[in-house]
Amino acid sequence: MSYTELDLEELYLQMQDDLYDGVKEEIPIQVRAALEQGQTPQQILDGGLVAGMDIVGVDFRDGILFVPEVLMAANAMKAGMEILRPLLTETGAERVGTAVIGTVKGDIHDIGKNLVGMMLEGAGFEVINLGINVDADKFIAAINEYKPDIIGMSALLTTTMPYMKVVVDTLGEEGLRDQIYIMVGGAPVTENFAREVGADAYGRDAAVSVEIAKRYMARKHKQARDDKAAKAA
Ligand code: B1M
Repeated sequence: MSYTELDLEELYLQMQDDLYDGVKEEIPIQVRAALEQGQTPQQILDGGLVAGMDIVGVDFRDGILFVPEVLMAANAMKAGMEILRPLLTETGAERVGTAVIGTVKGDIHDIGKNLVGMMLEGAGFEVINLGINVDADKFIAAINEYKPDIIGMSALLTTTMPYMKVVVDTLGEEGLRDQIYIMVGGAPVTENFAREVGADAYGRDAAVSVEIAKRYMARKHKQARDDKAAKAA
């Protein structure tokens, strides 16, 4: 099918339909077609991929779709994200900081977390993506190895989000809490929950998370400059 004949609205509807049906082969072609029509990666995510996945989520909740179908939809979404990846991660900017990200123990949802990772890279962060099902020890080992400025935890299940507190508490016990800015996110996570588990910030979505991370780094760099100036005086 030639997607050039479709207007944007039709193209996005087709993308959502094919994502719903898990037609992995078509999604990259549609994403390219949308790029050719001048759409930005963010517009394609919002109008096509994330919008399609939202519909999948509703029907999954209502027992209309089951795990195998949702997995196919997830794979189709990933195929589309692979086209957007170079655009989201390309950066001419100087390295602004380092972030370690992962989906917490017991949880295998990684699409949102990977999106946050790509967009952080695009904003000039070095991103170490620990993947899924990440326990506190793995976060600690990565902190010791990479000395990140930020750790970002993702959880999509109400049963796994409490594990974020385990990680925050373990960081405290290891004496690492104060050196690290902790950001949490994922569909069931809220601002209140972030506060309750002792995180520093809640990332509602990938774009907001990047803004939060950039603001934190600006404060951190300023503090370092002020400390240096105070020492020199
Ligand atoms: Co699952 N699943 N799933 N699932 N799944 C949900 C989360 C669910 C809400 C569906 C539903 O019932 N409506 C439900 C959770 C209910 C609950 O806990 N209250 C659910 C369930 C129940 C399950 C299983 C238990 C099903 C089963 O086996 N019976 C099982 C659990 C497996 C496990 O983890 N142990 C399961 C499995 C799966 C699949 C494997 C089939 C697949 C995941 C594939 C993959 O990720 N590779 C899957 C999917 C795809 C979904 C839905 C449909 C879509 C999630 C997604 O990718 N969204 C989801 C329904 C939904 O959320 N609407 C659902 C798109 C993505 C871009 O959004 O991840 O929210 P999101 O990320 C956003 C923000 O949240 C934020 O930024 C992102 C981009 O803007 N964000 C962060 C995310 N992480 C962040 C981290 C940050 C900052 C921001 O800091 C670093």
